[in-house]
Amino acid sequence: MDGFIREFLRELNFGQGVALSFSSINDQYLALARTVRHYLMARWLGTLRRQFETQAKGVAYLSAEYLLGRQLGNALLATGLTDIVEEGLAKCGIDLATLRAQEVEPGLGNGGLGRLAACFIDSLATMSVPCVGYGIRYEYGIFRQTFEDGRQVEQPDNWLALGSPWEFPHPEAAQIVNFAGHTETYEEDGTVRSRWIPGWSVQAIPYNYMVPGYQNGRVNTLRLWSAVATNAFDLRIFNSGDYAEAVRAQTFAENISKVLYPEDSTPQGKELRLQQQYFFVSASIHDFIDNVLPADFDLTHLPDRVIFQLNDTHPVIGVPELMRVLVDEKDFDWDDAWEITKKCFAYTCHTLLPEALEVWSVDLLGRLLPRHLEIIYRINDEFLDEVRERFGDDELRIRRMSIIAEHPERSVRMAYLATVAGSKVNGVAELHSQLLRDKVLPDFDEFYPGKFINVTNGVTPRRFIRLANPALSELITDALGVGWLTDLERLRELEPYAEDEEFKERFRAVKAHNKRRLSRVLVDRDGTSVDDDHLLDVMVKRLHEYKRQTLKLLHIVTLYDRITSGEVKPADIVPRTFIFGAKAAPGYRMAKEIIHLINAVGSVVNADPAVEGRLKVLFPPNYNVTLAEKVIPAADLSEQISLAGKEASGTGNMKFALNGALTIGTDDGANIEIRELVGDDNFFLFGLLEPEVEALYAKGYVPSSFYESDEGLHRAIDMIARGTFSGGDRGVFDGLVSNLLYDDRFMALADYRAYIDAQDEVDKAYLDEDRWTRSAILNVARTGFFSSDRSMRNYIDRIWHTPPSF
Ligand code: NTF
Repeated sequence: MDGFIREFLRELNFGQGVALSFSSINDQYLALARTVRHYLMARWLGTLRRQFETQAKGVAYLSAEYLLGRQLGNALLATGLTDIVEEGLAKCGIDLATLRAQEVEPGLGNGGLGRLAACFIDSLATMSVPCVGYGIRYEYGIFRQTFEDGRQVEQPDNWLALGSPWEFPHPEAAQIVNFAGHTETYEEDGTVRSRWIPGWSVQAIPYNYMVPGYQNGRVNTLRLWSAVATNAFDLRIFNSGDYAEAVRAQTFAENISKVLYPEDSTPQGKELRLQQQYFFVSASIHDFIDNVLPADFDLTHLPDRVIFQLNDTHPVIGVPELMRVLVDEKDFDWDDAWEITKKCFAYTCHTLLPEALEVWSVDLLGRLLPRHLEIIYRINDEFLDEVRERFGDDELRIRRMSIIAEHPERSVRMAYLATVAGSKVNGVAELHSQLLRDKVLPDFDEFYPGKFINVTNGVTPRRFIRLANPALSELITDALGVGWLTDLERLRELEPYAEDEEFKERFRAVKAHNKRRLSRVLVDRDGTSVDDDHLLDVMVKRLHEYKRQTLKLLHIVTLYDRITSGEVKPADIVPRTFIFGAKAAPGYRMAKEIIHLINAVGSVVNADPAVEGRLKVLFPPNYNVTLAEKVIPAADLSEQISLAGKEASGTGNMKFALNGALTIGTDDGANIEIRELVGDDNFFLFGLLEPEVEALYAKGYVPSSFYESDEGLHRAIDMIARGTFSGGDRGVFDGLVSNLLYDDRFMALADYRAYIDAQDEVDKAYLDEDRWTRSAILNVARTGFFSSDRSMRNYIDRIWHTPPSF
């Protein structure tokens, strides 16, 4: 410990340039972070050296998003230093928790997809599998959400402002990334070849981040790219006095990595976004070839050294990029290059919503990346030739399968390109993978037998159990001993404890402790609190109509109505606190109206003495990984209520179950697998099944008929429409109400009655404390399957073939 204190004070004095007595909390945090990273450094350098020596095959995970969460706690956990550091700091009069709270989390992702990437790289490091995560170092991550009069307002997320102790810039390893210009043909040795004469270029500067394995001596690398101009400014223009014009190019270049696109599931086909995608993918592929492979490496063997995993369609432009590198830069024959390329990529699809499947207009793609467009055309021509060979001139089929869509405008379907190029294509939960094969890409499934597989998502137990829930972790370790954190199926051994009175008592004490901890956090950040004796009912996830926050609201309004109308006495309802956490894409109108309505309902309910002590609605703004780590361990009930067939997997659902919340959920995504594992008795299932949803759409869905025929629903919607939550103003939620009554694309009204009935069952179950605790323990015991270590093992065995390398 003395060693630690010396190092820490050294960092404070020599790194921050302050004395302990004059240091700010931020100084102390930065010094601590640098001290801790020193402890990881030998492992990192060792990992890099061994990687170079063994030349083992590794994963290059290509992802536009990494939603990392805070780094300090995780680094301490990985090194096993937490206790020493806590004591050492205490001797200096410093509280470790205060320093941990000083860290601004890097929010370089929107939601599930980015958080999944962060869990995966954690697991690979912990499993000693070689991996480089590649992505973008956004200067501004996901916006910071505030509310004004209940409406969402977005603030820039200036996460770098107070210093960024976890990153290592390497300007000397910059890559040049080209854009625009034109292509030309030329003849060489009697063959006609094509080359790209780019119009402009930027530099990609890599920033390295440590990805520590859990107490295993390994540290992998996350490499995020930042854009800067190739020439800082034009000296000639500068000297002539036009300063703004002189730095224009710089500003333009730096825009590429300026800000994360805050759209989740509904990407907009904006030029800057395509620039971002090509920027990081091109830099990454070149980086791998130039810096990870030895200088004399024969690229024919590239598939023996790397698999580029495409995290959704965002990095798919990497496919024509690798072809261009091989054919144009490295003089490979087209067919040989294609054989290599096909083995080097695999593609994960994360959605089923048609609007989320990226397409780029040929016009835009051709302007920004003219050579890539040519390459895509040729890939498509040869692919369609193969299709014709198999199926004859089935023009409808050809049109359906073409990578190039003709309507509504000529465009490139990135998911098709990924499917044609990928050695494997996977969905992220059983149902999702099945629907992907049956509904989204059936022609491709027929054409490529065995290409489509499922790998159900997972979450890292290091962050989402050990760090987020120390009290539960201690209880588990007391029962099972150590080792479960890297072998999560061992949670099964907890099953007998579901009948053990002492264990149950301790388990309840853990929940109660976590609720009080959450309450303190909420008091501090928002001045709100959670009541100890309430059922804590939580819905945290992006705001999207398909996830149906509105259905949750209809439940709350119904309970409120039951009490205020006198139908039930307040004392007869189970007291509940509802917590929402959700960001809406800034341009998504309906999502923002739903946020407004949640806040409006919250204001009225929380101020009404008639329901005081019985119902409470909290909506802490700016839900992020940091808040998730406090909310999830405290929850009793996990809301996973998407319309069946729409949520690809969900990962929040897994985190809640692993932390001992019971799920109320539809037959959707990974909910299905959770229910199969925990058993019907320990899960509240409701709602239409996916085939029933399809049948209802097909026969013509009329939401208002449900409103007409269900009194509870009628009353709830009328309360909203009449202005109960908008000071009597009927206009405020007009759009939302009409949308529900006349469109309701995600069938909230059709599932309302089943949902309310299931919630009434929840109340009954909660009143039986013993039964509830038993179910909660069984949820923990039976969901070890959802460790991202297991997901990674699946990818490794079935897609990547990258064994651990020590
Ligand atoms: C999300 N997809 C899905 O909506 C979630 O169900 C899933 O758990 C995560 O991916 C991780 O697989 C997206 O964010 C996107 F962008 F693909 F729509």
